Amino acid sequence: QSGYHLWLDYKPLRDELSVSYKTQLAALLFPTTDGTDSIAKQELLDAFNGLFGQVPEQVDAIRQQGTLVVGTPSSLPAMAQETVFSHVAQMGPEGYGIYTATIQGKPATAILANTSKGVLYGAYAFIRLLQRGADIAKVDITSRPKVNLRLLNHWDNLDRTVERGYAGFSLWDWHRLPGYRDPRYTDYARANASIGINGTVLNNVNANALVLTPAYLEKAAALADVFRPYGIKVYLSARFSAPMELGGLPNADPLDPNVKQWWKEKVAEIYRYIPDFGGFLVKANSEGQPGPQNHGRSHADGANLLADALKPHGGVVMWRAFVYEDTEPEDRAKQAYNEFVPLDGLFHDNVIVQVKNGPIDFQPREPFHPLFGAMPKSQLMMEFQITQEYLGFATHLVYLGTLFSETLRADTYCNGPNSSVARVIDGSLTGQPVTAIAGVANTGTAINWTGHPFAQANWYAFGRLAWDPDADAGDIADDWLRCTFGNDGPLVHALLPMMMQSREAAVNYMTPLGLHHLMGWDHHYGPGPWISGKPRADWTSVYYHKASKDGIGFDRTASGSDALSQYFPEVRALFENPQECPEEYLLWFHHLPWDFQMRSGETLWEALCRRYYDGVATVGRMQATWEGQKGRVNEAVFNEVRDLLAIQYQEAVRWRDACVLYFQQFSGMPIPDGLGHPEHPLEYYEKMEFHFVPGI
Ligand code: BDP
Repeated sequence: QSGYHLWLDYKPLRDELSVSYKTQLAALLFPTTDGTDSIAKQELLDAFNGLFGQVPEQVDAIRQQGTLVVGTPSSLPAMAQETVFSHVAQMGPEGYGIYTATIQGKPATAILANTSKGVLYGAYAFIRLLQRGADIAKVDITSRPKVNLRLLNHWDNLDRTVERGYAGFSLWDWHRLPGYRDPRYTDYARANASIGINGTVLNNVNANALVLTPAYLEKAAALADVFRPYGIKVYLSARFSAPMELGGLPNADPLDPNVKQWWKEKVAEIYRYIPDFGGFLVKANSEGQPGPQNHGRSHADGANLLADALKPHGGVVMWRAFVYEDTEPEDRAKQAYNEFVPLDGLFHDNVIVQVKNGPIDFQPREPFHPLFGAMPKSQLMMEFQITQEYLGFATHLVYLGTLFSETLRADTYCNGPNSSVARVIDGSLTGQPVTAIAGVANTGTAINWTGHPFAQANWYAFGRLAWDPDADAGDIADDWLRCTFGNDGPLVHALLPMMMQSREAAVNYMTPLGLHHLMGWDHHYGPGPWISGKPRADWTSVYYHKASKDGIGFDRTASGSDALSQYFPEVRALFENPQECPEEYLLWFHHLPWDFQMRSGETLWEALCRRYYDGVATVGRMQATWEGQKGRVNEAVFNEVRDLLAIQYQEAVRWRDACVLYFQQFSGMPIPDGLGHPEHPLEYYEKMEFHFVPGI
């Protein structure tokens, strides 16, 4: 009832399906070799039992009918010469295959891989087929991840608060670790393994150096022990100044031999606790965090310092490109590119530069980050935000599969057409050997893990897209719905379109037409287009929308900040001309008069108002769609989503009314006929106060 089981809730299938699965899966031939494939076996047994109420007979030879064979060439040596095993050559160390095959002259179903980790992923994929009620009489699937490192980034603090976390406190009970291993750690690992996530950065990028002390390394090691059989490695966010804070050194200069030695010893110590430690994530010289620039050195010097210490142990450094100067920039969107492109080619081969999807900061919509494709001699990875910092927290239903996919599919043109962001990060364009993708986690101690029941879909979609960045966001949502709510066709038919429209709805009621960074000060919840006069101009809203009597929008063309010149010529051409620029990005790249003619024939002002009203109307339709599911989903989840949608509706109205009234001061134009009129004056919205907002 609570949603705790996520998409792994094995509810009974329809009778006809159960009957055929019982025959097709009557026996299981699955010799286990380690903790990982033992987990896979137990998961299959639990799934069969839950989905169709049968525990297969465990056999050591294939029977005439209905045997499922699971393993690797080495766990199944007697069969390894069978034709079906030839597929394993395409699977790599983590891939799997599921086949209907003839083995030893008898019909069988097989889940094959090269490693027990591949077997585990194959088992989860097979269970997914069953949850969807797929016909398993003719299966032929070979799948391997396109990206090697598929990680969650936890912005979890050692006091268990979670920066930008809206689902309770941190899952890591540092105080009772390492002695007490909460069973929830196992459930967390299981959920991640089921969607192919193979790494987790335990602590916040705004890092506390204490995590690198023996007391905390022992705790992290306990978590690593729990996660290991699920194929998940542990990583830590490292504070760049740790040699000063922990080691008592006078500086943290990356070229100082004592600093190098300190990191070398620290890393060796970490590997004594965690022999398969994944490496470090680093936020340096950004938003007040220490970094190499404090010592007159570059990001490359800083990253290489840590990379060299990790290298003998096989670890990597994920060095974040989310940086902006201390001095106020003319356009913050340009900062990361300006700082990192000159360093292309200088990073050592176990450094990967972690780039947010867009150039500002996880806004409801941003164009892809210009760094993708612009550093061909360096390894680059993607950072998405699963937690909904700028998308209504865990209160708004916003399916992010479409947002992730929109960025991954964007064409950078770095190598001519078909140079999508996905192809930059999966290494197929540059041949970079280390490939990675990270998602800032939305999990916490909430009983359903993510706060909003539908926010589970965002964790799920992240994992599935990390495995295959070209996968379809709609197919993923379809899988999630069927696995979460049961394989109920009419329910999926109603809820899939609702999920697919939800992100566009949020864009429309928050920041339509390419607007961005209009949210409430500091906590980032609710509208704040009036925010101005803060310590930095680029922390205000007025800096980004630039609304005045003459128009609205940020001119990033050659007549403005020229951020557009950071993109390849074809991309530039796409956005350069306001008459042709896709409307979703119009005010991201252009400052235009209020009476600018849109392609629809409306003025910009009318189009802006219409989008705000459309966004709210879509949420209204989402509420109606959800009402229609009464009785189809369990009551507790039904009620929770219904109530959250009601809050979302109110919030969408607040966003719309606050923004429309605020911008109207400048446009001086009436809200178009038929749309309605805000209930309160602008001051009402400006004066609304929120106390103790989560996640700060
Ligand atoms: C911003 C968040 C801030 C993070 C920062 C980051 O508001 O809490 O520390 O990004 O990614 O989105 O480092």
